[in-house]
Amino acid sequence: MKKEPRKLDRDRLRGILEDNGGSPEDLERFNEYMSRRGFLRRTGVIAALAGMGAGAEVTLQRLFGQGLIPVGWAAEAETKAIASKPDMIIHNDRPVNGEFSPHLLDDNITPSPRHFVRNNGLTPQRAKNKDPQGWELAIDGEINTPLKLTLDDLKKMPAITKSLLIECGGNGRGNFVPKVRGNPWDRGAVACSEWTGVPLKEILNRAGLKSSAIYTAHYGEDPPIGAAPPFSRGIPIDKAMEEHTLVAYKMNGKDLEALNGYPVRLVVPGWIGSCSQKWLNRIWIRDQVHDSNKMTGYSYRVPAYPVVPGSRPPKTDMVIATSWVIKSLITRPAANTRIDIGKTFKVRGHAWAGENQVDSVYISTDYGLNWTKAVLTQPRNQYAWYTFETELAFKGKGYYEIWARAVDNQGVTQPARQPWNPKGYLGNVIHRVPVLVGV
Ligand SMILES: Nc1nc2c(c(=O)[nH]1)N[C@H]1C(S)=C(S)[C@@H](COP(=O)(O)O)O[C@H]1N2
Ligand SMILES: [Mo]
Repeated sequence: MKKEPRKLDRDRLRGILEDNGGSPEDLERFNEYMSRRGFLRRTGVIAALAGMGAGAEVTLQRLFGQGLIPVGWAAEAETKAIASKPDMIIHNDRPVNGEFSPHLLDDNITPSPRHFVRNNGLTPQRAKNKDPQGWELAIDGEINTPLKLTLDDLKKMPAITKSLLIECGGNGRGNFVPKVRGNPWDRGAVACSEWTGVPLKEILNRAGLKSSAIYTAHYGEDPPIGAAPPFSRGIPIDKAMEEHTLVAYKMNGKDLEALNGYPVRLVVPGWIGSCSQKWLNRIWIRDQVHDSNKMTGYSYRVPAYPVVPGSRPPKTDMVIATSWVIKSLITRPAANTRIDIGKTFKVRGHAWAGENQVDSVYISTDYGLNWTKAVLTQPRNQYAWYTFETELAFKGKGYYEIWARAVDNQGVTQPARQPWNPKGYLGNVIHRVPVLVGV
């Protein structure tokens, strides 16, 4: 028997949009599109769906979830936010994921427009509107006094300002062989901005941790896409109580960027970026290791032992990825720079070491046969990146690669080949910058 086709009208489409995290702004844009003649014909998919009856709604929901419909308008939904990052290399626009070329990350303090973006869901409307009204941070779970803090409450607490590095756990994924799935980050999903906020430990002390407290679970305001559960990760209480773990409300002296977590985010330096919850509105203190979907299975986890490249160990052999490892990034010269024979030029960059210290950085121009030590400048505070610099000149013409290799205070250095894991986390293979001399 044929089902009675339900009309796919404007109201139902709007409902679906709202259910999928559409903002008032999106709705406005949607109305605009809908009122233009020929819209249904232009977005041929909708026209086809309109004839499908009841099933159409489900199909549409799925397509909305994947950011596929309505094509033109879906792509526009995050555009205004992306415009705040003019030089960003965009991997995706729904959710927004983008990084910067190494030569744009030369500053000791990364300017906000050059802080990479890694979103799992959509940018909250509050962030786009920069509207703190109604925002609250709830602290609950294994504590004596549940708290609800407004932005004003937070700003009345003692704050600190630190330069703190945030790096996506998948930064460098693009260099994994064999290829792994996920955003193909090259090297630019890292930034070291100046963050102002209240140490999380001050808030947890005010709430009073129970002896049963062992782990945090973070939640944010970003609407998940489609049927995805909310993005949520956590850290052990020891890391939460470290003085550099901040509940931050200023980035480089200003309100946070919409895409980087306005009005408030966690900054958990030294650890993979996913710990640094953006658009933070709840911290649940747990009596067990947080067990959201992003804490289990293959998400943000690495094999407990080296595995055959391309193979997947059982989930039970995966462990949570925590701190970053020794790394460096060459910011000068830019890749493919042409250099005159005999001309002295600067090689510059940054180095960092997760929770360790950087001991030294070495430079090679002959594929790692010979290494010379660069001059290393200490960071202003722990968890900011170090800066290295040296001068070079090439005697003859040709193609050269400048390599940088950092060593940490445990004697650990960067590999020449990338060790492999199934999701491409913690990539720290030596950075190689090609230059052309005298050609
Ligand atoms: N609420 C929320 N917080 C989040 C994310 C997210 O999708 N939603 N992404 C995480 C990941 S995976 C990273 S690497 C960092 C990126 O921070 P940035 O976008 O400010 O550079 O934010 C983390 N915090
Ligand atoms: Mo990330």
